Amino acid sequence: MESVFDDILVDYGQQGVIANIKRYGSGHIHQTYLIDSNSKQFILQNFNTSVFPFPDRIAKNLKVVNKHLEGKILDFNLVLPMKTAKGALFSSVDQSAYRLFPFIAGECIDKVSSSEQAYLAAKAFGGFVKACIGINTNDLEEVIEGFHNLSLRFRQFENALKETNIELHAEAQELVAFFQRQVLLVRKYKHYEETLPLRVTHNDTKINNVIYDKGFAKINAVIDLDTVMPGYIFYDFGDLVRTVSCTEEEASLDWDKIDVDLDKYASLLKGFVAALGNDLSEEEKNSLPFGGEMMACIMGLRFLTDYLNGNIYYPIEYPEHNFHRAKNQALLLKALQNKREDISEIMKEV
Ligand code: GN1
Ligand code: MG
Repeated sequence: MESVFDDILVDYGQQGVIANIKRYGSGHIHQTYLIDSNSKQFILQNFNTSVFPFPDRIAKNLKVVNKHLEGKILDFNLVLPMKTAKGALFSSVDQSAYRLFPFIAGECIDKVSSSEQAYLAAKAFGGFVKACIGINTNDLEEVIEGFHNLSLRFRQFENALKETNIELHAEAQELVAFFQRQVLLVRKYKHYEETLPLRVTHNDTKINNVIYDKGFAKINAVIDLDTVMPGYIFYDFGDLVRTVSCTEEEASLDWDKIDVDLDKYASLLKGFVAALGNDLSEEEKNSLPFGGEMMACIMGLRFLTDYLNGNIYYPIEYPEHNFHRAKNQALLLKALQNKREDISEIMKEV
């Protein structure tokens, strides 16, 4: 691999001895590495072209966003991919597409340990949506079609169920039945589709897509901008709820410990509203709690669908991995539904 990495750095005009390369972060889709090259550090990604078949759309969206943000001051950096020395978006080596990012120092975590951290993350992601107000969403492309369309994800799940070759064990059947009972969420989703405005959303606002400053006093950067495209406000709040207010990480198998931390939930809401409050309509504000449930549901559905399809989308480390991921999301969804009353109290207070 070393020579591959050398070739890529040459393409980026950054040739030099690579001191050290290691796998970096916990993203599922692209393979990410930290490169220590002489005195400089970079993030290098092996870009997943089967998940993102239209990389030009990503580039176009980021160009529109970048242009809009010119001259605006944000509280954090937005980390964009670098261009090669010839101005290309990728370096193609061995039939793979690689791209390089500047390395941003700080802390990238999979689980917050304080309400203050929750607040900061929500304020940053909310700040991103806020900064993009004024962009005409028609100028942006849909990077992955129907990415957060709950109706579509349900249909894909039902199809996978019909076509699967997997013999479902009792627990898997139970999980399938659990998700089938969530059709009410689809009805609500359709209602919001008809009533809410599209905004420019990040669409992957999980906690490891911000980089905190060392010491966690502020956010240095919002990263992973591949899925920036038109979306509803509750997507971005919802993925924060999913990954921040949950007492366990997405990868946890500690089923009994999966619950909602209401203090962190309240901090998320405060942070999001601090960034965006005056810009949201009443209906958008009311949709935020739905976002937590909807994002836990859609992610559970996507993991379970992939399990039924034979694990073709998410990399797995053992056969039941996607089943376990789906189970984790189902338990979170249950916990959110059990705490609806507490959450609506928090909504009133905030
Ligand atoms: C994927 O690659 P990563 O980890 O940033 C997925 C997100 C999911 C996430 C679940 C393009 O994101 O939608 O929320 O896994 N991205 C894509 O952890 O499918
Ligand atoms: Mg991502």
